[in-house]
Amino acid sequence: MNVVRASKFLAKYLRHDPAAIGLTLDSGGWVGVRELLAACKRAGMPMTRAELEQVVATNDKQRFVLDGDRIRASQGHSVSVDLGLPAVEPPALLYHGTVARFLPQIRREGLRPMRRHDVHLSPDEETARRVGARRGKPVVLVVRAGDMHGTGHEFRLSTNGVWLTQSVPAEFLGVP
Ligand code: HQG
Repeated sequence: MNVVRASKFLAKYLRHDPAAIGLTLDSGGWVGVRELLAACKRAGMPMTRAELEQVVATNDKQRFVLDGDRIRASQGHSVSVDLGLPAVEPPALLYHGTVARFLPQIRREGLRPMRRHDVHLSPDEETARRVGARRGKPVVLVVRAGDMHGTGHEFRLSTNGVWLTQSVPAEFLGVP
């Protein structure tokens, strides 16, 4: 089993398209491990429980959480789920990695979740740079999260350290 391939496979179906392999997530995004393993087998990505545990444990970004007999993605969903994360006060500044071609639109309308549930923000510039680099030469935007929080915007921290918020109005962005 190739762990990276398995992780990409799990991310696709636990975040975006569970129905495509016959899975239904509960409202919190969880699915039974037995059900998941059966679906993986049907979909041509067979793995044992031990292999699944290895994919979860060794994942570079801790993308998945195993909780007894159930599993879910920590964040990044496009399907509707309520992760049950409490709203918490963010640090004064957070960071968002993107690329230059999105900047004109981002300047006009701020950051939007696009195909995901939330805008994803990083706690440090280096992480944001890596997120942006997935799409090309990275550009790191500074988000005045503390000020946003002060005006009533809610922030949540996923279990794998990603800050989530509904949207970031342009006035709270430092765009280079
Ligand atoms: C951009 C990965 C135009 C935004 C990463 C981004 C992250 C706009 C893209 C996680 C815009 C959305 C999320 C606007 C935002 N106009 N473009 N108004 N607002 N954008 O993939 O933050 O490996 O949904 O800048 O590490 O890139 O999957 O979000 O470029 O944590 O676990 O629209 O995905 O994690 O792209 O990445 P995404 P993201 P995983």
